[in-house]
Amino acid sequence: ISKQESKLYMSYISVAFIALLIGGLMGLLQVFVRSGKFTLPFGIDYYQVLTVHGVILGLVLTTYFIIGFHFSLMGKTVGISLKQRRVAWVAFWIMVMGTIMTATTILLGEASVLYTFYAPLRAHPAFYIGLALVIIGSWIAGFVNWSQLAVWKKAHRGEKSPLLAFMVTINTLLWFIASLGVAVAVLVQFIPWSLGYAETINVLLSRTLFWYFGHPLVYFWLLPAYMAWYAIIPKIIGGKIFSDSLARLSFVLFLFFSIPVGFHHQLTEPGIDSTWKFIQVVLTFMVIIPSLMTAFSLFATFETTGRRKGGKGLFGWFKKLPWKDVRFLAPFIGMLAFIPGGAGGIINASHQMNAVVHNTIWVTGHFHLTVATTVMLTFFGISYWLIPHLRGRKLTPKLNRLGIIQAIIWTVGMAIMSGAMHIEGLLGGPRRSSFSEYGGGEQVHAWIGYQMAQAIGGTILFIGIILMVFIFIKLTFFAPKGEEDFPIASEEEDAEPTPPWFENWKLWIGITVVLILAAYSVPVMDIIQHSPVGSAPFDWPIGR
Ligand code: HAS
Repeated sequence: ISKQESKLYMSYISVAFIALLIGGLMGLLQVFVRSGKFTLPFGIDYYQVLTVHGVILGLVLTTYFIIGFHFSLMGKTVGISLKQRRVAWVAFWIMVMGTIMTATTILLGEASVLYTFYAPLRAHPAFYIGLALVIIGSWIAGFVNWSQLAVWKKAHRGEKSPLLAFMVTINTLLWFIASLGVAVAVLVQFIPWSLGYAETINVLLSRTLFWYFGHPLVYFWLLPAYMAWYAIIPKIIGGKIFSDSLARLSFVLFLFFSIPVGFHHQLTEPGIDSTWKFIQVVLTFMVIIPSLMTAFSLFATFETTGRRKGGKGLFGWFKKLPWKDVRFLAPFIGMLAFIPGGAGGIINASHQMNAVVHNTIWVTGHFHLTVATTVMLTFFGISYWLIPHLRGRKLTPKLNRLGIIQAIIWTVGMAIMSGAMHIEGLLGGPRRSSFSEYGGGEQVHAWIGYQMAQAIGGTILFIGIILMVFIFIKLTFFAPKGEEDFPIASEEEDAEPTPPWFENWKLWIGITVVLILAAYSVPVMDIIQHSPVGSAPFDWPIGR
């Protein structure tokens, strides 16, 4: 890998690790406050800290890491030209500018609107302008990825695109189509409203546009982890990809079904007709299918590889997996966490059960299993080979051991914290609230113990973050010079050949657009034209 490429990819990834440290510290403060034993100094507001935590980890860390990873995969599989690299730098600096603007407004206490930032909470205009810049930068990065694939295809007419390049293209398409919703909300609603040009804002529309983006956002986080699970982990364990076409199909299904499902975040929202909620819940159950396909494919890869290595009997293959290799172990724990994490998602999506868990800290427990464990442990697993590869260094046995300790600390901390969140949520404990005794209600006593447990779990997790940042610094600057593999697996010999119609991008985009229009046109027209019965005020005045 050239020095210039390495510098570009490492810049994106480094921002992600800086974000991990800052966002993690905010998380620590939150669990302390919620334990009731600690108050924030210097008059810092709980919601300011919560906004930094959500924005920095949910939006900044993820987006930068993913774009850095996307570029690394594209560079490796289809190549990058000098011009493309220059544009990728432009994207980076636009994103950094936007991030600094947004972060400054939050730190000045002018944007305590949480990472979901929908109305009626209102932030300083610079917060929204900064967000718009981050989105624009990320689009430019996506356009570069598409042009990388286009150049490759021109030179390889009739050939199927490399699996990882195909996957990156799907994820950037998903991101582009989804973030159009939030871009419209920011440009048409929030910027004029926060500048005082528009006196009112349609609250329900802003929430609907946010969730149109907010749900596919979680798959934008998940799919890079799936890229590693499908195409990289098999190589690390000494195996092969179970089926190239199954992997492609699951990604195409994510493109179809991850967007027209935002209403499952708004099931308790008055003002959206239940027919449309029903339709989007059905589509939500469709988006579970590609994850079940992924689980099936991974089990197949693990079992086939373990048996090939001499594993006998029903479970002998299990012992043959490389448990002492952190590049495998960390993502594997992420996969395990996704079994309860995914089951929790299915509970959330089931309309009646959603009424029990919505706005409770159960939901926070759910996304700490999914994004903060499944996705994060996979990103850590990727970092253990990608960073030394980019920096021309080696993952030493000592760093590998430290990585294993990190993964175990993360697992223990998250099991305690997320477990306590799930149980407290079922007992009615609210999410997004600072410590309160709620007027001494009886139920509140049941919550306190779990909030203490969250503080303990959160502290353990923070130790895990410090250790991860330490490993990152070691891998980037101090590990011994050498060559670390970029592990990409090949397909099983007896797999069915991938049909050429997988490259029919027009068809995939067409079906995605039709599904979105079918799920959203009528309810959005309804929201815009006449505030439906029970909806949040149509015209929320400034300063209310
Ligand atoms: Fe979710 C809320 C439904 C997946 C993240 N979710 C959230 C929020 C976040 C989030 C951040 O329907 C909070 C938003 C907010 O601030 O309000 N979620 C789902 C469903 C899925 C799902 C149906 N969520 C995710 C993923 C996330 C994520 C992934 C991040 C990365 N979620 C919801 C709903 C809400 C929600 C409602 C709103 C709740 C409310 O009321 O506010 C599905 O995609 C899950 C499908 C997954 C599976 C699991 C497959 C398992 C696999 C692992 C296999 C393991 C192996 C290991 C192979 C069916 C692939 C091998 C093992 C051996 C032993 C060998």
